[in-house]
This record gives sequence, structure tokens and C-alpha cells, in this order.
Amino acid sequence: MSEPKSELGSRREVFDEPKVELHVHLDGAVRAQTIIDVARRRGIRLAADTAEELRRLLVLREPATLTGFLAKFAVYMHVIAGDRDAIERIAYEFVEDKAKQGVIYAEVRYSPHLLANADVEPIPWNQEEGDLSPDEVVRLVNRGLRDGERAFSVKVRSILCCMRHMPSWSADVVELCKKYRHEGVLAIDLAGDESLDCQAYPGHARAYQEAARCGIRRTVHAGEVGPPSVVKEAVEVLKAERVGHGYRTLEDPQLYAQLLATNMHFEVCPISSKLTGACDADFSKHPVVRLRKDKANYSLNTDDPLIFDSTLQLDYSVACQHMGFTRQEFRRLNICSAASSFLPEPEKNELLHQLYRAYGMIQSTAF
Ligand code: FR5
Ligand code: ZN
Repeated sequence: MSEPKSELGSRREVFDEPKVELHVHLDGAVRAQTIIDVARRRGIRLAADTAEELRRLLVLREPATLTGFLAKFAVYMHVIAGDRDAIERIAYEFVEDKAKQGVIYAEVRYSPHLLANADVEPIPWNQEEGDLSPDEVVRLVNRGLRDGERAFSVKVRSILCCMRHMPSWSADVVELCKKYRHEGVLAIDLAGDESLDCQAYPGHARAYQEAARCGIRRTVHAGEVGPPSVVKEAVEVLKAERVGHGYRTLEDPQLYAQLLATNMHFEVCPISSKLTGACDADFSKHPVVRLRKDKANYSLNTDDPLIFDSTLQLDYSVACQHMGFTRQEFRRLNICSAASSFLPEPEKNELLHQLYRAYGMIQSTAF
């Protein structure tokens, strides 16, 4: 029996124009069917036989705890981690899924260490040590994304994540960013539990300093569930150029004023922020309503569409139907997103012009 379509999902698209997405996790954007296929090929037993059954196990429907969230990852990460074909395939399919959602440019992020099973201490997801290193994970993802770009005409670049609880990985992460900067890797991110601050873990600050020195672009998950001090640290210590989520910045008016004045980009993920409990379940009270009012620089993103059973259109529907977003605001925020992308200047300008043309804001195609 197929799952009932969500009420919003069955409606017509609220914004059927080209979109830019800047905050989505590759490991949270896997197709359920792919997990089923790979488990079958590898002879790994899952508690589900079909994609529909698996989705019932994987999807978060109510605001959850971090433990509940991580339990979802534990259902399938051991299936794809360490498997070369699976990793290349999820990257390729990610591009196809984004094409279907009207995305013309995406920046996708992941932790190379969490998808590897060699040269990683400790081995994630409790599996046996294998021979797939974080370095090879990055090459496989790059290849899947590149082939997907050619097949589906979407531009996709990547961001490599450090994990707050694993400061010893961060030096590797920045080196991988440097090594693969000409193969689509644009930036470094810091993800995970915000209660672990960077003062206690100098590995992150050193990696971000090296990133800044080498021109590797920087974003940091901060102020999602953590207090404004985490955002402050991201900006002042890690020299973040964008903030992942950043909702709790609003609790510190002085910090918020400073970030508005410096045109800081906030990567907002509406559906995610409800299901993580980061924001009130009543979307009309969402911090992005304030960001809109203040003409702040922000994007709308899915974060983990597999776990949140969402698509980018669904996040736009929520913004339209529960927060009163208009076509004009959707266009404005997508232009802000393109302008805040980590693309090199000429490619960024090309992307901006693609949006201007699609939105009827310039007539000429003689760019
Ligand atoms: C992170 N990943 C994928 N999605 C996320 C994400 O945070 N949305 C991957 C990297 O691409 C890493 C997955 N992961 C592994 C260990 C680990 C972790 C530890 C913490 C976190 C992710 N994330 C957080 O702590 C973010 C804060 C539901 C979701 C929640 C939640 C509560 C309920 N996310 C957070 N909290 C507190
Ligand atoms: Zn995220």
C-alpha cells in the first residue's frame, strides 16, 4: 500500500521557477530504494523489504530528540558507508532528484569520514574496517556529481563537513578541500552537536584557519539548537562566511544587528527546524519570518530530505502557506542564495544572470 501523499505535496507547486539550494546533506538525501538495492546486493539484512516499508522506519514525523534522529541514520548508514558503487550512485541520483525539484544550482555537503570504512578512527557505524578511505569517498562523490551534472543539466558543487565530536578529523577535511578544490569541492562545514564548543576542540579552529589561509570557503552549523554564543564563535573564531540555520541569533539583538549589517547569509531549513525541535512547531512563529521582514540574506533548504520526508518544493509550500511568502520574496531569496554561493565570481555571475533571465528581470540573452 502506498503512503498517503502529504497534503502540501499533492498541491500545485507554489514556486515553479529555478531555485538554488545551499544546505543539504548527501547522507540525508539518499533514496530509500537505493538503500534497499544496496543492502540486497551486499547481503545486508534490513528490517524492511521495500522502499515504502523502509521509509516508515526512517522518516521523522514529530519533533524528535538528537538520539531519535541519529537512530534514523543508524538504520542505513552501515549499508552505504564503505561501498564504492553506493556512494557514487547516491551522488548521481542526488543530482537527478534536484533537477526534478527545479534546482539549477546546489551545494551538497557530507562528512567523508562517515561514508568511509578505512583510515578513520573510530570506524563509524560500528562496521568492520574495510579499504575505502575518506579521500576515495570524495573522489567517488565528485564523479557521481559530475556525471549527474552532465545527465541532468544541474550545477552541483560540494562542501566537506567536519564533525564537532571528532576534532581529529578536521585537519584531514581541510586537506581534502584543498586537494579537490578543482573537482567541485568549494568549502568546509562544521556539523554535529553544538553543545561541544570549539574552545575545547582546537582542531576545528586550526582547520578553519588553514581554510581561510588557502581561500577555502567556510560555513558553520550554528544557532540551530545551540545558543547565540555558538554563532558568535562561528563568525569570530572560525571566520564563517555563512551560518547553517542560525535561528537563535535572534536572541542576541546586538549579534543579529551585526550580522545584518555585514550581510551574513543564513541557511534556513524550515521543515528540518520543526522536526529537530529547533523552532516552534507553529511555522508562523518561525525566525525566517523576521529575516524576511528585515530583508536579511538567507536561503531556503531541505537539510535531510530522506529523514524529514521532504522536498525543496515542500519547504517552499510551508513558507507560502504558513508564513505568507510571495513569488517576489522567493525570487529575492534565490538571488541572495546565488549571490552567497561559494562559486568563483564568474560562475556566480553566470548563475545570477540565469536567475534574472528566468525571473524576467532582464530581457537580453546576450550575456
Ligand atoms: C548531519 N548529517 C546529516 N544531517 C545532519 C544534520 O545535523 N541535520 C551528517 C553529516 O552530513 C552527520 C550525522 N551525524 C553523525 C553524528 C552526529 C550527526 C551528531 C550530531 C548530529 C549529526 N547533528 C546534530 O547534533 C544537529 C542538532 C533531530 C535532529 C537534530 C536534533 C534533534 C532532533 N539535529 C540536532 N538536534 C539536536
Ligand atoms: Zn545541516
